[in-house]
Amino acid sequence: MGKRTKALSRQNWRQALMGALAGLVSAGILFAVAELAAAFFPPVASPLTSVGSTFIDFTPPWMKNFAIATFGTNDKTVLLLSMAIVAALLSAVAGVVARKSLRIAMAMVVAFAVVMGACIITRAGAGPVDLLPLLLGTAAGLWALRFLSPATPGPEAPAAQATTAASPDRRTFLIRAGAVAAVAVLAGIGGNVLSASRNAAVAFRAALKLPAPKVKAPALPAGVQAPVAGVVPFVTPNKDFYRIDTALVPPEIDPTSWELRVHGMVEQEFTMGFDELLKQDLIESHVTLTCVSNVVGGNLAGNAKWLGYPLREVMARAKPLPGADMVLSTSQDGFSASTPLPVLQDDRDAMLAVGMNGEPLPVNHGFPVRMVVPGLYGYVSATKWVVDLEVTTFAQAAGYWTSRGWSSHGPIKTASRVEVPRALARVPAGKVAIGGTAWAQHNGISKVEIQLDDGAWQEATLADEASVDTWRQWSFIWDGAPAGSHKVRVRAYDTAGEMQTEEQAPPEPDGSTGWHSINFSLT
Ligand SMILES: Nc1nc2c(c(=O)[nH]1)N[C@H]1C(S)=C(S)[C@@H](COP(=O)(O)O)O[C@H]1N2
Ligand SMILES: [Mo]
Repeated sequence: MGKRTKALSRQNWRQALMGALAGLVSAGILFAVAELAAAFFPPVASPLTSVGSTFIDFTPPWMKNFAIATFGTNDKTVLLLSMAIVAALLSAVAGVVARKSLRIAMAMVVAFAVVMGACIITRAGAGPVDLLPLLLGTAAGLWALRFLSPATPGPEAPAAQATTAASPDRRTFLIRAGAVAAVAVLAGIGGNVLSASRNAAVAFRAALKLPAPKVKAPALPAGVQAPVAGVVPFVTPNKDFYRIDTALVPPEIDPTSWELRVHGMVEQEFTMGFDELLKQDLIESHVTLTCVSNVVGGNLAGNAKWLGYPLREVMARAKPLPGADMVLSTSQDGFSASTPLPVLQDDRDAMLAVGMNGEPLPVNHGFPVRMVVPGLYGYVSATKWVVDLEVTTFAQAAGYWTSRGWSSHGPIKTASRVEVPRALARVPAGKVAIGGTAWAQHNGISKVEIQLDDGAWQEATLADEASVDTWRQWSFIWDGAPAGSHKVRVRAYDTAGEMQTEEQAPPEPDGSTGWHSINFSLT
């Protein structure tokens, strides 16, 4: 009796394992075929992209915080990995179920496909044809599941027969599973190669030649870079510029069909194409962007030379109606930001940017056109892949993150950080160079102070200022520093003399605060 139960349960385990494997391989072929086919469609047609993007949209603010704080700009990789784990679990379950009832398992796959289809069709700009890759993939996945499951026990084949699967059956199964898995891997690789080579945005960008600005950026003062090795470059190279957005895969926009619609509470609605935009008098300006999710001492900030068309000109042409107080900018993939209207009408260099550090905007940074607004966090101003500006009111509309718990207005808070020495660094004692960056966009930094080992606050040397819209570096030489462990704290003042607050606050809902400090040791 005991022996029989044991043999039975081992048999059950074997069945479950084969089932799970069949489920995994079937899911593999489903996604591989779908992604391969999706290479011929816009990014939303990829089930992985659209499911991931939908997940991001439903991510509560605390989780967004956690993801960015923990994984930084790797947050997307972590999301994709988590999705892969969930998909693997679900498909293994479906595969096990298929051993008992192929029909129920197939219904499960169809149900997952319907959910994925809902994610695709609800993405901004998606249409019914974008479901085709998913349909093809699902058909392939269902076929594989059937191919890898034992013949359904029907009335003419008693159920008992299915459980007497002997080794020849198992060998057939493994051969079949291996073959399907190999096809999935090939299709997956093919899909990746194809979609990379077919990335339209990359090709459009390579072919683009930007005009020279009408107003060049003022030459940077010679001393903008603090004379301390290891402090970040004053102008952030494009490849090192932080990237934060909800787009798992950036939109692929053909500049020749790009259009910006300006509408809402205006006297003059209009649309503007890319050629027309480039024909305007473009300006060039250094502006430091900052993400509201930046933690004290964090690196979600970057400084670039932007080329673009002033938004005050756009607003002057549209002529906002009395009562309007906000411009809701929307991207091609459905992100939106609420920017206070006056900020887009005053004399700051808020612009529709087309160039970044002498190149067309990188695809990840908004190609072909994005907003850049000095003084405001990115989530309320820096819309990448922008296609729509609606003049409205804060009472009537809200941006993407504002409707998810973040503040509707997002002025950048004064901040400063220590970059050298690095936290926990071991440095030779004697003359110790300390340095870092501070910012108070659109106000400017007037003073930076540091505190060594809880001593008196001392003034640091400020590097030259490029403009009030850029960050400002600082340095301090600590002469005769004794060996041992030390701590350095930093705080900054804006040009109104307002000191950066010591009070610790997390990024949510309107930006982190607190003084940055690091520990290091001298040897
Ligand atoms: N279309 C789109 N634009 C966007 C976002 C986004 O998610 N989608 N994120 C905003 C946020 S939160 C920030 S901080 C900046 C970051 O710009 P960067 O990636 O070029 O550094 O882009 C802004 N523009
Ligand atoms: Mo951000």
